Amino acid sequence: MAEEDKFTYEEKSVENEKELEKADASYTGSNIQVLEGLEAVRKRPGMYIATTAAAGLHHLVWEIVDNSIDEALAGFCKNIEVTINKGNSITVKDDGRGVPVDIVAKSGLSGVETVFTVLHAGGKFGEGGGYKVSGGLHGVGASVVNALSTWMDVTVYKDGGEYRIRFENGGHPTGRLTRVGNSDRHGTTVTFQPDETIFTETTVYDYETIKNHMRQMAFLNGGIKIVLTDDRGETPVTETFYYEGGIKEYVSYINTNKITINQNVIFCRGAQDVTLADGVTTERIYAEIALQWTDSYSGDGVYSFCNNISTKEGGTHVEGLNLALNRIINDYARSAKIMKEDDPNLSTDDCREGLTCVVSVKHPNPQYEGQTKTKLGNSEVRKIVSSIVGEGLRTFLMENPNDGKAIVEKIRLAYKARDAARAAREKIRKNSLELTTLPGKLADCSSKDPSVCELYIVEGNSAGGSAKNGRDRETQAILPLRGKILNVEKAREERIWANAEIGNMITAIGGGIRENFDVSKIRYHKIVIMTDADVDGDHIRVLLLTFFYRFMRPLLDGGYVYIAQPPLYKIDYKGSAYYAYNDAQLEVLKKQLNLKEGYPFQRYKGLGEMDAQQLWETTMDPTVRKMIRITVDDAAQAEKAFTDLMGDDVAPRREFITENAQFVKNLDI
Ligand code: TSJ
Repeated sequence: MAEEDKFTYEEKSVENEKELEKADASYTGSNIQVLEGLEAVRKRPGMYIATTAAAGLHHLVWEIVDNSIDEALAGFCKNIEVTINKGNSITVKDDGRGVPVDIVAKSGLSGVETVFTVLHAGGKFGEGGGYKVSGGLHGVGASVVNALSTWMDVTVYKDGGEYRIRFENGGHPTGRLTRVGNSDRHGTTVTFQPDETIFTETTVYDYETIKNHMRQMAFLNGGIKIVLTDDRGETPVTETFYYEGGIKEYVSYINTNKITINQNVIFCRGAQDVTLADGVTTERIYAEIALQWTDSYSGDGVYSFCNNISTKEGGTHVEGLNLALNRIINDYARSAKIMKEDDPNLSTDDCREGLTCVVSVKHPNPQYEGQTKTKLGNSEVRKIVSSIVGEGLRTFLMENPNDGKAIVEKIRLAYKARDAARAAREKIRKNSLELTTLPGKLADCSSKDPSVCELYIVEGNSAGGSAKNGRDRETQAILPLRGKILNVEKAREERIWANAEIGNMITAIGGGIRENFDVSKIRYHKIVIMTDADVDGDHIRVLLLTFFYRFMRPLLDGGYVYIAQPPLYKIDYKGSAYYAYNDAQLEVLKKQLNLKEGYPFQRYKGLGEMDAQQLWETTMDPTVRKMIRITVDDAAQAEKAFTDLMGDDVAPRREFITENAQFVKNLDI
């Protein structure tokens, strides 16, 4: 080993006693400032992590992992391990260069101490700090995580040494960063315990949430291996996420179980330097786009990201994609003589029908706009994405004429269907199925205050009748459905418009549909799906959820959709009725009532077997009923879940219908 490698961290950083004293004095000084900063975070955590509910708790993990992802994007790290430990502390470990241990001139602290105690210290150490992409919506920094933790242990392996520091009570160091031994590995390991006095709602991590996020990070940053372990159970659970092909594989994954038009995913990437406002500094913007058309009729398969954060409201990167799609598809269709010169142009919406696309840009200085600040605003991105997609798509179409023809045919079909739908919509309007007259089948409630109003969508006319008689007329409206509703995933738009049940739901709910859906106009704040507890009922429920997902997504996002839970069993005993909602409850009930073996009980085959009074008592009375609230967290995940269930492949759908509980789990309830 070379002589200088043996220097300890202290010896290397500080050369003599005097400087050591000076460093100590400056340490004490900065220490006070630093602790004041962290105290401010603890006083107003909402200013830094938006929420201290479950989402904020998980944010801490994303925050720490982002640092390892940045290290990987800079080209110095390949493996990231995330572990949920017993007691819900989290460990994140990477094999990067290790957070710098040298003294940072400005703070007089080591790099490690700076990163974990100085607010907004970020990851840049002087020149060549590497490309840092985290920063958008999260990016509050490791110091904020430290401030919100009861303890945090940091280990850095670097320059032949192992360095440690521990913080307690919201970021108070228990000592200085210390070289505790030699090591030939390199990397950073951080373990933290979220503070339950801050995260008062819950400090329990949700495995599925972390899993989905890690999968998404692995897709968005191809080539990084993320190993997730849950150590809380009796036996540890481990899953590995590693996608060599990045977003290309992401698109394939989303399209699992769909019928694809182009067999191979189209992949385009590029980078462009832009000069910043100071007129001197240039930064590089990266863009990657992966596309594959399917035979689906929906037009919302575009998932966009900036700096690994989902831009749910789209923005300039998506506008760039739209521009290129429109331009290239129309040019190609004409030059390949699929379309005549003077045929009307295919629209962007036509081009996007059935398209699954992931757009991912990395930008050093992203500007977010929109209601939820999830719309990318940087105008230079529009042209960059448009020229990268333009070039990539044109090349693909030239080199793969069969795929090219199939894609254009699909888009022309979309065009024709849209034309037919336009005509059908117009007819509906003329037939005065205007959105103002409520459907005749609706038994509306008398209150007009949406916040207390509930709409029960009920399977079958007979159950609908019981529900109408049993309900609380003031707040509960009933809309009976006749038979199965249309599968909007599979139906052409003109058929959707011609469907009475769908028209009734749109009119009754009153918020409009799709991009014109306005949640502030809905007439009920609880939309309750009430179907039989059998295979048909399960199917109708999925069809309804698919409809909401496609036409009224904000209803799901806002948590306005519920599933009613009617009982499965009734026992009549000494003149009273007792209900059980599952098999376990039935057994408990039999024991409680001390029933003999073979005592008769009723198994409800459908809602229709209950009279009005029973339906009210068991399923609709707000004081006793149990309902499941449905929300969709991760659009891409839900999209896949829905297609698995509703798409063209019959097998998964059949599986679903028999394993309905699984579905409910997929929806993130
Ligand atoms: F944020 C954090 F501190 F909590 C944290 C940082 C947590 C974890 C798990 C890993 C990391 C991290 C930081 N991994 N790798 C790095 N790399 C750097 O901080 C680093 C190393 C060397 C240089 C250099 O210019 O030599 C620059 C940087 C940013």
